[in-house]
This record gives sequence, C-alpha cells and structure tokens, in this order.
Amino acid sequence: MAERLKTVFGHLDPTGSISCVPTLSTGGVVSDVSGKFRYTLDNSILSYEQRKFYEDNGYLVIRNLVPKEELDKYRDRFEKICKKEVEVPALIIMRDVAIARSEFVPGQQAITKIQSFENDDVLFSYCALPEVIKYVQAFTGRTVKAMHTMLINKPPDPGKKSSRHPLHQDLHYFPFRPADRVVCSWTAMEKVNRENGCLVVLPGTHKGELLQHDYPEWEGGVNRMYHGVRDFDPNAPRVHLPMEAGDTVFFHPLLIHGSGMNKTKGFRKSISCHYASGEIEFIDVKGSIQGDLEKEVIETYSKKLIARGIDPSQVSMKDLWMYKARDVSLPEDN
Ligand SMILES: O=C(O)CCC(=O)C(=O)O
Repeated sequence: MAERLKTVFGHLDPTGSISCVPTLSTGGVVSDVSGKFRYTLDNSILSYEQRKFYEDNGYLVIRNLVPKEELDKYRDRFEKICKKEVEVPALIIMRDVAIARSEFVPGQQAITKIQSFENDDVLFSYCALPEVIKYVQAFTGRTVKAMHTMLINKPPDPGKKSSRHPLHQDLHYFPFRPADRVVCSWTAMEKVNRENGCLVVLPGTHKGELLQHDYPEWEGGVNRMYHGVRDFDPNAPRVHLPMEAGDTVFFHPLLIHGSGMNKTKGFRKSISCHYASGEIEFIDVKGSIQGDLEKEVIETYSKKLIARGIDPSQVSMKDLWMYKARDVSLPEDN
C-alpha cells in the first residue's frame, strides 16, 4: 500500500526515515538544560527576552526576516500556478466558498489558498531558507521536518464575511506530537493589518489543551476545513499582528489564532510552513478529539484512494502525514 499512497499524496520522503540521533548543539528535543524554559530550547539565535516572550505568549514576531526578492519569486510562482502555467503534483487548491459560487468572478481569483506545495521547488524554497530554519531550530531542535505548507491568498471579502479565518489551534489538524516541538512560521508577503485581515492571536493559550473544533455557524458560509475552536474564553485578550512584507511570526500549534475579514480590494498574501522536530511521533487519532477531522480528511481523499485501489477505511491521518514530511535540517556547520 505504501507505494500507492505515495502516488496519492505525491511525496517521496516517508518519515519512516526520521533520525533518532539525539541532538546537541542548537538544542535537542529534550527541554532546555537550565530547566527554566519549556517551549524553547537552548540556542544561539533567540535572546533571553525573545525566549521569555515566546514562553509566556506562544508566538514571536521577527521583523524583516525574508528578503523581498524571495517574496517576489513566490508571488510569481503563485500566479503561474493559478494560470495553470505550472502544474504541481499533489497540490491542494482551495477556493473561497462565497466567491466560487459567484458567476461573475473568473475562476483563479477564487483561489484562497494553496496547500501542500512540497513538490514545487520555488515555493518550497521558503521552507528551507536558512534564515527561517535557524529560528525554527530554537523550537524543534536541530533536526527539522517541514510538515505542512500553505500560501494564503486572502481575497477581498465578497460581502459574506467568508474571508475570515475562525479562531483555531493548528494542532487540531496534526497527528504528531509533542506539540512543543512543532512550530509554524508565517511570513507576510506584503503589508498586513486589520484592514486586510492580519493574524489575531490569544496570547498564552499555547499553555492550554487541544480543544474541540467544529465548523462555525456563519451565515455567509465557511470555507472547507476552516474549523473553529469551541469553548475557549471569549474574554481572553486578543492581539492583532500588523506586519510588513518579510516579517515572520513563529507560533506554537496550541496557540489560538485566526484572521479577520479582508475589507480591502487587494488579495492579502502570506506564506507559511509548519515544522516539527525530526524526532516527533505520529499518533493514531481515531476515537480522540481529532477523530471527526480524520474522517473528513480521508473523505476528501477518498476518490483518489479508490482510483488507486486503496480502501479509504484502511487509511489513517497518520498515513497521510507520514508521506508529507520533508527533511530541511541545516548542515551541521550552520
Ligand atoms: O493566514 C491566515 O489568514 C490564517 C491562516 C491560519 O491561521 C491557518 O491556516 O492556520
């Protein structure tokens, strides 16, 4: 089945090859030696204040991290993908629920997100940028796997508020642990602010548990897989994160976050990658708080699986993610 699964998910590097060698320099997977910190590892890139900030809040913004020329490359590539000038195996293209239904907007403008671009060298080069990985290692340790990739093209809101991204915890989507050795890097590809729907975070929520998620009951419809967290404290303080092009926020997968409506006429673009330590473990989520999500995910792949002679009921979310991961660890001397 492994070979057939590879053709569905289009990935070549099952994490069965994950290294189990303990790491020493930029921090191993064990918590820091001083015992003061839990969410960051001993490393040479974060100042004490930055570490403390992430420990307390679950996120950290690094200004001007990704050069403009890189962002231009990703933008051009995204346009080529939208125009179908480039085909990327196993890429997932998502359309805004409200725009896709509208008659008068040309198809490509409805593309709100592309996901799983591991097989595209240009876009995937973001995930391997040494300037990004150096920070990532402060959370994952030296061995780093790129697990999940996205370019979000938040469209001007079509008037249904469907451009909003409900508050959620990313761990809801992931069958691997421990959560503390997983981090997202999210880079603004242009100026983002409350007008075009910047990220909003609930600081400190990374210290909590994984909560139940569901589709929010929004009148204008909700985009596929945009699940919202249930039963969080509605009075918890919210912080909006305005950012300039190239600024990057690193955040914990339990941090509750989302993004607002895009009230402008332009598309708001960001590129992101979720990373995990090479030593994470995949878990079976059947019967857990993530069980319903697994059913929905496998359902979305069911046609492709059946076409390749695979019974969807025999496939788990764990199988899917094992074929997504890519090693992006820096060479030892970095
Ligand atoms: O970029 C955004 O608008 C939000 C993205 C996000 O939170 C996610 O995809 O998990």
